[in-house]
Amino acid sequence: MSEEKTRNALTNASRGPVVVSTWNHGLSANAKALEVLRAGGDALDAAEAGVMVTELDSLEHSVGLSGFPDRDGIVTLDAAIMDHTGRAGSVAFVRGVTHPISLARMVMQRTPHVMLVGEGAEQFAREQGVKFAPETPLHPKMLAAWQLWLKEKKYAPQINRENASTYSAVAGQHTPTIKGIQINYGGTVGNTPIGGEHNHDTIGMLVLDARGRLAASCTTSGMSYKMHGRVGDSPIIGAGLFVDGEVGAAVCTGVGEIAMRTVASFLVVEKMRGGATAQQACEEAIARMIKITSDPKQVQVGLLALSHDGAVGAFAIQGGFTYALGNSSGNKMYEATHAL
Ligand code: SD4
Repeated sequence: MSEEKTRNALTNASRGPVVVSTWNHGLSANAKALEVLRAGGDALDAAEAGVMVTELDSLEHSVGLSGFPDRDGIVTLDAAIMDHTGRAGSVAFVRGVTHPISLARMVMQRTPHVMLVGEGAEQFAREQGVKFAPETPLHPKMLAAWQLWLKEKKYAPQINRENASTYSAVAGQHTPTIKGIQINYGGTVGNTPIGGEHNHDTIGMLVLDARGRLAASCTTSGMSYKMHGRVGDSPIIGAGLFVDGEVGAAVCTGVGEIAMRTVASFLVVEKMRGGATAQQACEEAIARMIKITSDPKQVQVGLLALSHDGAVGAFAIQGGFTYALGNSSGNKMYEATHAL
């Protein structure tokens, strides 16, 4: 990759605390994570609490119960969490759980397993006293969007819709305020961004606390209008996220199938282990993805990396992948450099 493409927010090392997370919603998630760190929480606490903010945001149609449904009109959620010792927990294809990230942490800390899915995960949640949403009808905006989608039933992930401030069926509902960069996604009624009609987003977060402990979290409602039962990369350890406490951590967003086929987050961490910087590792992993994708211009994947000494990397297939970076000097949005 060229020199030019390595210019991101923070490529120099600056030991923790550092919090970095995907897309515009990362800003408020980071703010919570930084607050937890300031109050004495560790990286894992911060990684959980940070993304819980996004899970709870009813204006967020990509994470949590207000998310876009699958093609059968059902919202199914995936989440994973991992710490610096290599402990990991994840849940996939769960319904009705307000905070899948916390359920993932329970799987990690209270079971001998790493991953629980579907009914089994929901049964475990009930046993643990996890609160379910009383009823889980579709969010009214999502119902409207799904009904519209049913007319054509076309599964076409849309690039960077994660950051569209307005888009057809949910026009005008979510206009995040972003400092530090100017963002124009063209997401107005009837004028959706490139790549198709329906995409989905995810929050992925990497945390390095002041004691040098790393953690990662990732939570999503997955690609909108996915097949019922489809699970993406987000809850798959090594694909959606990975942490090695002595090397670094990585998290992925975008078309999960590509991340799964390249074991993207593990790949990034292993590249760092081999001597690549956080930035170079993301670039090399994206290059690998482009190689195995038949039409890379039609898809988006973004990667974030955080080395154990606090260097951040961010790279994507396409432009428009934004991330929030919080550290002792503030919490700001940046746009990642990209390959195409
Ligand atoms: C998935 N990777 O389910 C997730 C979706 C996503 O930004 O991250 N979109 O494939």
